[in-house]
Amino acid sequence: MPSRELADLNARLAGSRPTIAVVGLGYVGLPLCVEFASSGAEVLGLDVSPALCAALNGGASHVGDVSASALATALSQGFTATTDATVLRRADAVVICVPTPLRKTKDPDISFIVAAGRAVSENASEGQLIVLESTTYPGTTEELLVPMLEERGLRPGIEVAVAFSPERVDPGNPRYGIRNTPKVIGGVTPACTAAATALYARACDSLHPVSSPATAEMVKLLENTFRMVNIGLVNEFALICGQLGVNVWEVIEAASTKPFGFMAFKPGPGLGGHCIPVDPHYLAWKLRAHNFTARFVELADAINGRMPEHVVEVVNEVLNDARLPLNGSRVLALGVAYKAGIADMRESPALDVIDRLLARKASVSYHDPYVPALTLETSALRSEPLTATSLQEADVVVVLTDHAEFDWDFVLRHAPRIVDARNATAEARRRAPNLAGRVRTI
Ligand code: SAJ
Repeated sequence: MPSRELADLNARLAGSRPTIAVVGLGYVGLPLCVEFASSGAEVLGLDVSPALCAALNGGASHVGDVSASALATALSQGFTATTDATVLRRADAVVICVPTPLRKTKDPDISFIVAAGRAVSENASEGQLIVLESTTYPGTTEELLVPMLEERGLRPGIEVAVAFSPERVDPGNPRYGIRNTPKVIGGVTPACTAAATALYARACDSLHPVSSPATAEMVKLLENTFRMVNIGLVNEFALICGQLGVNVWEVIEAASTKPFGFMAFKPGPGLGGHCIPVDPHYLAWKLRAHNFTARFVELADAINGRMPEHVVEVVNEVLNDARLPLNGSRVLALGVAYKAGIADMRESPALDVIDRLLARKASVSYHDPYVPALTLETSALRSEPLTATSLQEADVVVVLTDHAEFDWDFVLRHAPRIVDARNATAEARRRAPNLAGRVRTI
C-alpha cells in the first residue's frame, strides 16, 4: 500500500511546477533537463564537476544537441546546475543519467551508477520517484539501486517509486529528440510505472510501459545488440566478398532494393561510439553469471574488432601494388570521428587504424573538420589542411569517416591512391569513371 507521501506523487509530477532532479549532465542528462524545464518543472541538475556546473550556470553548453539559446531558456525557467547532492532531498523525481563504460577487460564499469545511487539514496525521501536511465545489465535497478533505498527504509511502491527507462538519445540526430522518441518505462511495481509515466508525460509524446525494470533494461540491450550484430554481419560479408572478388557495396545496394525483410547496414573500419560497442557487453557479462554465452555478441565483437587491421591490410596491398613499402609511406587519413557529422572520438576505430599504421612505421597525417587534434597511444596529431598538394603528396589516402563536408570529387581528382573504408567516393567515381581505378573499397 503506497504511503501517504507516495499517494500524491503522480499528481505532483503532473502538476504545474514539480521539482525534478537529473543526476549526470552529459549528452543524455542535459537535454532531459532542458525538456523538463520547458514543461514548467523546476529542474535541478546534479553533476560531480564544479567546472561543468559553473559553465552551465553561465550559459555555456558542452552538449552539441543543447544550443546556448536552449540552455539560456532553461536557465530563465529556473534550471540550475550544482554539485550539492543535498538538493535531491526536495525533488519530487530524481533521474540518473550517468555513464556506463567498459573496463579494459570489457567488463561493465558500474562505478558511476554505484556512486550516483549512493548520492541519491542518502538524500532520498518518502514520496519520491527515482528513475535509472543509464544503459546497464538487466537486474541493475532491482539488485543494486533498490537495496540502497531499502537500507534507508524506502521501499519501492510503498515509500518511494522506482523505475528504469532506457535513454534513447542519438547525438546529432536532426530528426529525433527526447520529445518525439517513444519512451520505454519499467517500474518495480505498477504504481512505480504509473509514477514514471506521469513524469515522462511531461517530456515525451509517446510512452511505452513494460512489466518490470529488467524488461526495460533488456529493451535497450536488444536495440543496440541488434545493431552491433548486424554491423558485424555486414563486415563479415565485406571480408567474404573480398575473398570472392565481389563488390560488397554493390551487393548491399542491390539487396536494398528488396522492399521488405531486409535492412541495410554498411561495412566500415570498425565499431565506434559510446553505445554500440559497449552495451552488448553488459548483457554478455550478466549472462556469464548464468553460465550462458552470448555467442552472437562475442562473434560480432571479434569481427568488428578485426576491421581496423583489415583496413591496414588493404592499405598495405595498395601500396605493394605500387611497389611502395608501408614502412615510410605517407598515409593521409580522412575523417577520424567514430561516425559522420560529429566530433565524438569515443572508441573510434580510426584511432586503432592509425596506431597500427604507425606501428608499421608509416608516416600518418589526418584531416577531420570536426576533430582539430587527437591523442594516440604513442603520439599526438593535429588535423592538417586538406589541399590538392596534401592529397597529391600522400602515397595513399584512407577514408575512415565519411563526413558530408568532404568534397569527394576533389579528393578523387588529386589523390593518387585511395583506400575507401566507407564507400564515400562512390558517387565521385560514377562521375569520373576514368579515376575509379585509384580507389580500393574495403
Ligand atoms: N556503423 C557501421 N555500419 C553501419 C552503422 C554503423 O560501421 O551500418 C558504425 C558507425 O560508423 C559507428 C558505430 O557503428 O562507428 C556505431 O554507429 P551508430 O550508427 O550505431 O551510432 P551510435 O553509436 O551513435 O548509436 C546511437 C544509438 N542510440 C542510442 O543508443 C540511444 C543507436 O541505438 C542508434 O540506432 C544510432 O545512434 C543511430 O541510429 O544513429
